[in-house]
Amino acid sequence: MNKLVKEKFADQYMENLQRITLKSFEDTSDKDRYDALCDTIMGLINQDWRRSKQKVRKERKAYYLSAEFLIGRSLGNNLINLGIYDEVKELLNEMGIDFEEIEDYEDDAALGNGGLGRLAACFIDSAASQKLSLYGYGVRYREGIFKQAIENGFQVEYGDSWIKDGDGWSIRVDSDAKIVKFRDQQVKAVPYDMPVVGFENGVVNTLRLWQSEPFREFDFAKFNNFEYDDAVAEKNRAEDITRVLYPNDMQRAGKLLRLKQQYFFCSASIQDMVEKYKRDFPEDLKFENFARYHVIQLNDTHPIMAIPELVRVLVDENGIYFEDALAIANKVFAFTNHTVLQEALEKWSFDLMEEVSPRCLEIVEQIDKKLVKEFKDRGFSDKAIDPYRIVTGDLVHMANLAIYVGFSVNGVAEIHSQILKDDTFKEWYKESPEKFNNKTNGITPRRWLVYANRELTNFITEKLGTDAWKKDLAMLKGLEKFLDDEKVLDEFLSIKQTKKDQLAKYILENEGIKIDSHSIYDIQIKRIHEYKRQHLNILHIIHLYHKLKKNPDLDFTPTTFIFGGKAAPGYFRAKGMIKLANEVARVVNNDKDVNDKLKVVFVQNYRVTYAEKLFPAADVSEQISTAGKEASGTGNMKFMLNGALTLGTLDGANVEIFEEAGEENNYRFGATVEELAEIADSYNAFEYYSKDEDIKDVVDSLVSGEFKDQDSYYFLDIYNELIKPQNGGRADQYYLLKDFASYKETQAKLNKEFRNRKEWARKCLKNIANAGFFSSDRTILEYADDIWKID
Ligand code: GL9
Repeated sequence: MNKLVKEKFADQYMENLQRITLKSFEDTSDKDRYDALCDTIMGLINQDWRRSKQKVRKERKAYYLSAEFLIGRSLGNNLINLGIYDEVKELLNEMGIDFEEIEDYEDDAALGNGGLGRLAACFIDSAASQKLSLYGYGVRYREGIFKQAIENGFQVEYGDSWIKDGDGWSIRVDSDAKIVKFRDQQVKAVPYDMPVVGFENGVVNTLRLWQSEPFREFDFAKFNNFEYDDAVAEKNRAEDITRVLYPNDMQRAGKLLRLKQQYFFCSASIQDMVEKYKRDFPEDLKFENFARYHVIQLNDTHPIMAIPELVRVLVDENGIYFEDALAIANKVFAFTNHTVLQEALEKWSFDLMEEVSPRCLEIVEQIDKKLVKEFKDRGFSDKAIDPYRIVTGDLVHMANLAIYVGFSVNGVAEIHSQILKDDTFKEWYKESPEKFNNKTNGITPRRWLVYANRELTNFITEKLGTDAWKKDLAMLKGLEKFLDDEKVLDEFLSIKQTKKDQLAKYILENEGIKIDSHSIYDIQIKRIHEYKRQHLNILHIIHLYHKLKKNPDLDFTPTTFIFGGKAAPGYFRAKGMIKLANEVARVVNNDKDVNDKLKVVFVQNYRVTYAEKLFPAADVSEQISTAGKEASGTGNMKFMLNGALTLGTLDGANVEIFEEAGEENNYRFGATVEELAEIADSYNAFEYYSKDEDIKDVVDSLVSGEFKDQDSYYFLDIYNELIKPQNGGRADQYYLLKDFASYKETQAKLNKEFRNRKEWARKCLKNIANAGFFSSDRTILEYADDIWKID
């Protein structure tokens, strides 16, 4: 930004501020100042946005259909990508405005549950930054993921009406509204477009989020007839559809409203594509070239209703034969799987499908019939066809629909894609091996390093002598030449210390807990789930606590264990894990005997904005899922990129992190997928409990009264799961006790090695230098080259 542009920006900003508020500058509030800033930036984006749209009108495009986009805040990120962050910050400072305070007026757009939704947000950033025309389609939930408070150690949920004070980053496009028809209801789908600004390249892509609205706001006849509630009933029923994001990660909601949400945004998006296609290619009445210009990536099973919907629109509204419509769908759809947990693979009952769209159900049955015929013709018995069936009993298997119709199926890390082939979809792999591929996840370095960690960003730019690495993260490799440079290692340590100090301040302000910023920051932040094993971490903290109690002079590097994450409101055991973490924190933090050595913090309402402060400050990244269960993980990559060492199992993308940065520069522990498969039938958790004193000690502490769950039975439930066979199955489903000893030893090793500051810094730098592979720029280019065939 040169001086002239900066002056123009300043003028525009003042003009907007006054136009919006009709106040003199001195009288404007911080919120006014935030709104005007938003407005000014949108004005700046506008031209590039229009130009970008126009440019790709007649090009092949990829469409990313996702029920979730976990964006977070946009202000800082847009400024970074526009390349004017520092200048604007300085400009506001000169006006006497504190930029950080202004930033706090923006609510997170938290339209996602976790990794899957955040991945979608990273992907659209990377696509725009790589000049790929990728169009995002999703849902504009009026309530995002609930806000979490911790009260008395328990999770309490509050609403998240993130747009109650307006939404400066969207443009409502009434002229592109669609009608979505359910069996007994019709609604208007109104698009809100968000600009997706590419990194310093003039490209602006679009994320289009659909909002459900009634055709008329209000039934006047009913009102006149004194039926006041009924007068607005239809409006409410329409608005209900996009009112709230389902807060379940990996748990099928199985609810009518959820399927309606899915069909709602799929239908609107498909109609949008078809309508624009007819506008831009009016000569192609038979849609023979539709597949040449469209490829649709289905983000998990949630958007799979787009398949029957495309067929429906082509057949019923455009006179295409079913066979031809299906042939088009075959070339258009690609499917990404994000988990091997069975409870997440969606299967919808006939009842619900019928209630949402009887015609789509009919089409799904027609597709299933064709599948059966094809397999029979090739000599398959009924029984052999079973695992492929889209329709079994009265259930529709969404994944089977996507694999059968689509041309590509991918997992999100090497090990995960292998498990899909060997296990989850093994029958399909036998039939159609050519459809299977891997796309290891990535994260955008702009938000997760350039924005979140300005200090480390400047350090890297200075060491590499260029900032080109922001677009080409593989260049970080150049940092390897400083691995033995003590001065550089010291510099890194001092940046880490700055970020740790900043986090300590933030935690004091937000949680009221004082932490020692010279202690090890050992952080586990992610959704709360048994397979992610936060309780393994907690049990180990209890172990340390007991050890320190017994021997206060124990040789131990002071450690602060930090947790963050939400539990699905209906997930009893996950909520118990939160209570346990908070209860252990209460006991430990109030015990003077161990206080200068051990602290435990559960941060409230973990979200993108909190994450931006946690990742840069971490020393240890806890990635301790049961091997085989975490498809990829993406937090693991954010830690690595910010110079934290991974303490993890051989699971998801941890495997590739160890490969890239070296296992010797991280802390691997625990059983492998193969080892667990081998003992699956004979595993006896109780034996581990009775033979290992340390295990017995911590497990017993769950029910000894040392930690109090206030009669919620949360702790007894966790205790039971660990050592008592559960309804027919075995105890300790997720092998905590199997991995406990290994975890404990590895923790002890890192606790000691942390003290060799130079050696530790060297490992951190080694990790940063090899984090390039985990840029979502790399991932999105692989999608573009291998699956989408766009350039
Ligand atoms: C997830 C996997 O569990 C993660 O391991 C993976 O990194 C992400 C993105 O591919 O997808 N699948 C899934 O359903 N969720 C994931 O995070 N759940 C949530 O988003 C809460």
